[in-house]
Amino acid sequence: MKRRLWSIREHGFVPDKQLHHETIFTIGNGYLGTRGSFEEGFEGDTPATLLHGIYDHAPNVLVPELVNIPNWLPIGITVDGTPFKLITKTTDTLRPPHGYVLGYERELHLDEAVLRREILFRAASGNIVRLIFDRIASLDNPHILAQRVRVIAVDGNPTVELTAALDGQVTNAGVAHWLPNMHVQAAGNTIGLEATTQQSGYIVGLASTLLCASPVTASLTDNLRPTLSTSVKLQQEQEAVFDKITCIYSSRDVDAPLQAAAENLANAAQLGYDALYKAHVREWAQYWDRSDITIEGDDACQVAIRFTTYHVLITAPRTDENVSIGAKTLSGLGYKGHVFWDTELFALPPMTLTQPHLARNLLMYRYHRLSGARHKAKANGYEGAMFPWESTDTGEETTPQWSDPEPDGTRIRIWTGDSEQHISTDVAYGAWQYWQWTGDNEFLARYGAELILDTAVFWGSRVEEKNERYEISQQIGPDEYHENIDNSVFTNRMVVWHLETALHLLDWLRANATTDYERLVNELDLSDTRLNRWRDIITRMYIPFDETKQIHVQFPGFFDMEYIPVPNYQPRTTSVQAILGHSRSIQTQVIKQADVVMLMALLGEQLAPLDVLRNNWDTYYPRTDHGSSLSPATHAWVGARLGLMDEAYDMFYHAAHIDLEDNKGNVKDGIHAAACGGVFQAVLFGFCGLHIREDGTLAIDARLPEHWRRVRFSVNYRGQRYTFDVQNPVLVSPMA
Ligand code: IFM
Repeated sequence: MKRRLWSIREHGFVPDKQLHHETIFTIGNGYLGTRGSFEEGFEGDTPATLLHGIYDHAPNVLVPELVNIPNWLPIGITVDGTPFKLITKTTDTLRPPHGYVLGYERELHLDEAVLRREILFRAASGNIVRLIFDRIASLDNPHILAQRVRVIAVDGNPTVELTAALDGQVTNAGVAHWLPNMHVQAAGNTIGLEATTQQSGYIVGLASTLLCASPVTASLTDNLRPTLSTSVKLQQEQEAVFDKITCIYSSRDVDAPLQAAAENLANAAQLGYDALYKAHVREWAQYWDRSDITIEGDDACQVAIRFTTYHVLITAPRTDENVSIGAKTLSGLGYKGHVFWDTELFALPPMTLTQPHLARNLLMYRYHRLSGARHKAKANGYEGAMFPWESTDTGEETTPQWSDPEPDGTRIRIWTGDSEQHISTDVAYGAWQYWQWTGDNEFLARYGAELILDTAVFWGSRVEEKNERYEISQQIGPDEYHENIDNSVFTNRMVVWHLETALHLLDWLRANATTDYERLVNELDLSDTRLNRWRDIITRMYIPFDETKQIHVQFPGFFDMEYIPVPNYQPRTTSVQAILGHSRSIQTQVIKQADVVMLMALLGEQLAPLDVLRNNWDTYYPRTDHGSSLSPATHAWVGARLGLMDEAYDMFYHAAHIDLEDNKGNVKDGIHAAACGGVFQAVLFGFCGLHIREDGTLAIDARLPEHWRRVRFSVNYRGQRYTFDVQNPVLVSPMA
């Protein structure tokens, strides 16, 4: 394996990129994620560890958010009394008598999921040390985090002092979520900290130990920062190794989190860093065995797709059915850790196809939140289940109604929680797709069917019968620049798909799972009258279509607005909406993201014959400014299906590098989960044309970018593993 195709590197420290790098160097294990902030801290840094499911609603904040838990990273080092610290270039402390960083390199090894940083540091004394920091979030035991620091005396005989702490003084960008009276403890070579969130009452407990050859003392000098200290005198070329092992539990896992953390820590400490590391790597080897995609002929995209796969894997809950993937994963505070359609239509498919047990967890999260969806439907005067646009632990709608204030104090009304109702169908699509790929009949009969059917009940009550057809008013489709429009073609057409699927599903249940069929017919009141209405909606739903131009119309009136050719604004560093301003752009045909094109991705030729799909592309591609990170990968997928290889590759490269190159300028807030999942779909469904034939067999219909020599991947289909080897010019080896 070529190691350079398995790692993300930072050569030389670039202070300005620190927040971007904190995000991309995040480690995680499906239980928690920790940003790549430095152990010793850095001016203006934003360290954060986010635990799935720990939300809190602070006073004066509009909605609940995922909470930054106490920091487990802190390790401070002094060499002959000089504190080791990276500093911005402008600071004059670069010069003696302070320390000097002679060399710096950081690397995230994607294969072993270890973050490594190597530094050459000269103390004010003139002695030079090499510092090597490693950290992992164990995939084998998700409560365990392990750090190893190696200090090597390169020149001179330095005295090295090291402190390892837990830091309770954390906030979400200034918003306090923890009750101030934390419980802290320090004894022997172990420290502990337990904290409780202010509103939701979640408790987290952290315990750390320091393993090294020199004696360790524990102290509680600062109430919220229990600390372990040690010191060692090194001879030239001698190396000292310090292992800090931390264990974290929350009240979502156990009743007494700190006690559980301390107990589990003792076992982990006995095993030691090397054994923990080995078990972690063994688990990762299994992850990669199932999920790796190899692309020959394009090293940049090869690394990028491993990076996007890594970020989906580190955020996907492994054992918990009550949490899901937020739009920014567990790598930043963006979108407050809320769960959107990004999960079911973007992050879920890679799991469905390669790690179905993880996909099932994500769908069960929605199943367990049906009561919130039913509540939302009822509160809005509808029947069935209407999923919230933004979801947290409770399953209630948590989209803020207003934006954060602009510098002049004004706020913008956010309508997505009211009007972006297609989320209910997106959840149903994800559940149906999961069943089609996995053949998990037990899931479908017991859980998935209820998700699909009760959201269908919602749509049956939501549509409006007028103008001798069915319409849906006041919607926001995927293109969020146009709010509260009537008859979004995406929404209306997906509702038809949804009701058709619900009727097929009922036939399947009647034939294959009679008890569940009867249970659901009774509980959801699936009477003949209701089902006949669904059939009527399917035939008489209004699907905006221009017969002359043979295109789908995003919504009636769309083409009456001003046409702005988006390509004329190239090159640009921001969205066309930002260039034109909100109030002007909403009156133009500029589209934020794949909308009709998204519909084409989901339904393919079920939507329309190829020539209509091509007309749609020609119409909407030049109008789309890709203001959303969800857009480029979807365009890559659809472009490849249409054989538009230049556009498809261009969009693919862009999507695959959104986070690595920070080409939206907002990666400091977290990884774009949907873009990561979208990249997977662009390769498998787009370039490779992977699909299920009508007879139930799998097939490939590949169109690869010219310079790609070969793409290899495996998928799990109905309980069996299939490996594909697609070569250019297109040759597909038989499935294994
Ligand atoms: O869900 C997306 C939406 O489609 C575009 N705005 C950002 C949301 C979260 O990623």
